Amino acid sequence: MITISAFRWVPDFARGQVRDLRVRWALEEAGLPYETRLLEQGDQDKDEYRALQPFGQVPIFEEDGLTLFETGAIVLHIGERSPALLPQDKAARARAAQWVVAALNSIEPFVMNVALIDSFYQNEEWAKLRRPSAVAFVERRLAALSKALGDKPYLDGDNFTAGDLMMAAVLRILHRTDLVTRDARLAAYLARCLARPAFKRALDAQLGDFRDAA
Ligand SMILES: N[C@@H](CCC(=O)N[C@@H](CS)C(=O)NCC(=O)O)C(=O)O
Repeated sequence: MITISAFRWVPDFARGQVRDLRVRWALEEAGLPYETRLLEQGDQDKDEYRALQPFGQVPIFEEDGLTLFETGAIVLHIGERSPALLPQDKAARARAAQWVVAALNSIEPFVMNVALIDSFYQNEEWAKLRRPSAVAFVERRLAALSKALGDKPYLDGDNFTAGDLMMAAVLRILHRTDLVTRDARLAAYLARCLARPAFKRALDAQLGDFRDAA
């Protein structure tokens, strides 16, 4: 059985955003059952967990003696078992992986610059000075993403892939801003990805775990 790690408790604003959601979503798309290993506060710093996730983060993925960390690696690993995430065609598969990496490497760090300011430092003087340039950078990246998407339903064309899963997971980090929704194309793209039943099941499962633990 596949096990993924998740936090037993996070503050309300983080519920529905914790990164085990991406992995749950991939598992739901692939139709693979899983269990959760819920971490108490502090468990992530214990030697036993750090041996599995050097940075003390969630999620990790465990199955049959294999342990993986980093959501990109985990989603690609799950994708190998599901054409719903990684197409059979070799070139299309490589392009799907390319979009996973683009989401994590070319979009997420800049999205996080804004999200961290808004979540933790809003009232700090340095954050007020920094935010406009962080927003301007995200705007440029999102404009480029929107152009690359064009009129296609998904990043690589007609079919949803792991690249869309990761990109949508990253874009929804900005849900408290209008940075994504003010672009009609990106707004429709994100809504299309999040309308997938597998996403809804994953989100319900994450929120359900928080509810059960309360
Ligand atoms: N690059 C990592 C990031 C994982 C990550 O940031 N996880 C957060 C929860 S959303 C976490 O565990 N934060 C606690 C910490 O960093 O100490 C991945 O994609 O797996």
